[in-house]
Amino acid sequence: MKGLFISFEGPDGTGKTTQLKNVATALRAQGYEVLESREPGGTIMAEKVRNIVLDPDLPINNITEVLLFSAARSEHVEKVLAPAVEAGKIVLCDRFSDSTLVYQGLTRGLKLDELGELRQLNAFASNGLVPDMTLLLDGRPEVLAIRRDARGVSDRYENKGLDFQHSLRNGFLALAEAEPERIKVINAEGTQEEVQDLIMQEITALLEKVKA
Ligand code: T5A
Repeated sequence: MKGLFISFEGPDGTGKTTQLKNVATALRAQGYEVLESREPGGTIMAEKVRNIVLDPDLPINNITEVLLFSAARSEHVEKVLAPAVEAGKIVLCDRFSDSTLVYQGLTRGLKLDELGELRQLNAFASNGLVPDMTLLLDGRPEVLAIRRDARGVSDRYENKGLDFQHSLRNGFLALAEAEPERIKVINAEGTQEEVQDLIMQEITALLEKVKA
């Protein structure tokens, strides 16, 4: 079987990292080879870019910012993601190109039909790599804020407040509505076990489809 590329998306603190790790463990227990990675990051260079681009104290203009995310993505795809998919692994990635469309596009006032330049940039940076499935962890920002607050971490985007989290949620849901075949909306408000069950149902269905 050729590998699979699955991305995890959603506003900040929805539980993506937690779920990605749990899902990786569950898939390994079923005998699959799994690679876990994240964006921005996944290579030495891209992790350095991550430190720059997520630093809340470092002013960066919008164009520089999107180019930095794209530069990190290009390295990540070429050196890590594409080879792993080619080698037959299930690749689980914490965020990918959809985050660019939402954070650098839709939350900055662009409409769904005005994302052409960002989509081109994504395609260029990822050399055309598109997730086989994207799991969108979704929930009411007021509910999920408790998790973010409990964790106490704050980066460039996480300290922007509840209105911003609403606009992130709306952005991701708009992408999901436009691409329901690829982007599966997962109710992330439940317990870790409940959310994992929903995710595993989607992944199991995908695995059955590619094996058929
Ligand atoms: N970005 C990224 C862009 O702007 N453009 C881009 O192109 C890309 C790729 C990345 C930032 O970069 C931006 C988006 C982001 O702001 P990040 O640190 O990776 O920065 O930020 P997040 O992806 O938001 O990751 P977080 O770690 O902040 O959130 P997660 O991964 O969604 O949540 P997680 O798993 O860390 O969980 C948060 C807390 O909730 C608990 C966990 O234990 C943890 O304490 N939790 C639950 N509690 C109760 N019930 C559950 N079901 C729970 N699940 C988790």
